[in-house]
Amino acid sequence: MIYSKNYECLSKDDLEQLQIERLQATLNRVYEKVSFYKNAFDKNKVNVEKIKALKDIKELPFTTKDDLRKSYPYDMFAVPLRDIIRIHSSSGTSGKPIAVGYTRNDLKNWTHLVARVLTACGISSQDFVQIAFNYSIITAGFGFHYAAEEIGASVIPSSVEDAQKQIMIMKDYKTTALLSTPSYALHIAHILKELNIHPEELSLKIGLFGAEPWSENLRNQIENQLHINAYDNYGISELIGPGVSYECEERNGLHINEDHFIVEVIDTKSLKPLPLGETGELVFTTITKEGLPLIRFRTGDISSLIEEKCKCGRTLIKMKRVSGRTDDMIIIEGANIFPSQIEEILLQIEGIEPHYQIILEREEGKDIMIIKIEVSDSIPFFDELKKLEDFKNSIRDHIYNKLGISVKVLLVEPRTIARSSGNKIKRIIDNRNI
Ligand code: DLL
Repeated sequence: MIYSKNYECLSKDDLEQLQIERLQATLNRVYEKVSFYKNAFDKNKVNVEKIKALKDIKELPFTTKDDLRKSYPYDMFAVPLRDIIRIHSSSGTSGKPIAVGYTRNDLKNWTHLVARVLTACGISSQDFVQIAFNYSIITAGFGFHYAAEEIGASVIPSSVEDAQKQIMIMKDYKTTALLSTPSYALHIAHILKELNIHPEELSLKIGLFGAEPWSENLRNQIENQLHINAYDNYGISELIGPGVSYECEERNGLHINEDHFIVEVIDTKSLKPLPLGETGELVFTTITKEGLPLIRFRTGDISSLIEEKCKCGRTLIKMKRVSGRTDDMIIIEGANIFPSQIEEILLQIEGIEPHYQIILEREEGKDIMIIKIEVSDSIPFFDELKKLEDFKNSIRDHIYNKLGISVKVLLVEPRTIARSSGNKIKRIIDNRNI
């Protein structure tokens, strides 16, 4: 099912025409209303009248999270505060949070865009949708809530109640779709097992997960443990919240809502746009936002664009799943590593649980990566020290063979690594004091 065929299936020419019209309107508005953009455009000698084609977008300056922090809370809003009817904030994982203001129209668009996300993974008015995202100042809970109501689903705002309660609700209310972070879904799956509840006793069919990087292997694990189809969706509070891009039934890349966001992928060093298909940092320009329009916003997220005709019928371009954030990238022994690459490897190894942490230490000027992993108590040699030692070495070698880096492996007892509480999980502990 497609929520809005008129926009999700536009021809390339029509889409471009729409994008350029909306871009020009946005540029005129921000130049007039936001002093940050007036100064930035003047400084970079940008004449907004001369931005006539999409390719001209590269003439425009970038907006960074730092720019937003400096304008905290309201200086980059493009409308008077009386027109702002909701304020959310980014989650602040990478520093001081940013205030995001929505006009009535912004909220309408947001609901519409998230409705596309829900519809693309098969959620409809027939579903009982359990939203296990925090209902708070961050965008996830409310973003999904209004969209799920919009499509007529029965919405269960379970927020971040503990996993046992989530399961009780799921069972009693016959939830068919679970929305959460992937790490929380995994935690719920483990508790389900501990409670000896078979997934077939639930009515769950669909999982829609996002807000943090996750690997294909983690998707497989969650699907197997909960007996569902799991879908990825991506978003950022500064841009809107959830609703930026989403998987369809093909589950091969996330369609970007290009009628609302113009996407580019740039090289993080030269800051030049990269050709289609190359991996770099995602940059988005909002073209319908009224409260907080952003021009060439550097997300810090690493991905690439896929140009292929999708079997689902949508013509919106797709991006690969986000492998990580530039600020989560670990440079070790000259290699650039994201936690999701480690996860992909770990989850292929039998006998370890999908609970891990990456600890960075500095010893004699050298960076050391320690991977702390929970062993499963079901492995047959759980109590045999020598075999555990061999197991540890085999994990280390496996990582070396795949990523070319030497790591230390620390095996820990089951259930000793902190579980997701519904919010974003912290995978990296950096003790290097740098
Ligand atoms: O996480 C919005 C959201 C909520 C998206 C629920 C999807 C589902 P922030 O708190 O501002 O907004 O965090 C945005 O989270 O820059 C990425 O680094 C990361 N992120 C979000 N979705 C994904 C995903 C919400 N599907 C930051 N895969 C982004 C990987 C993701 N990373």
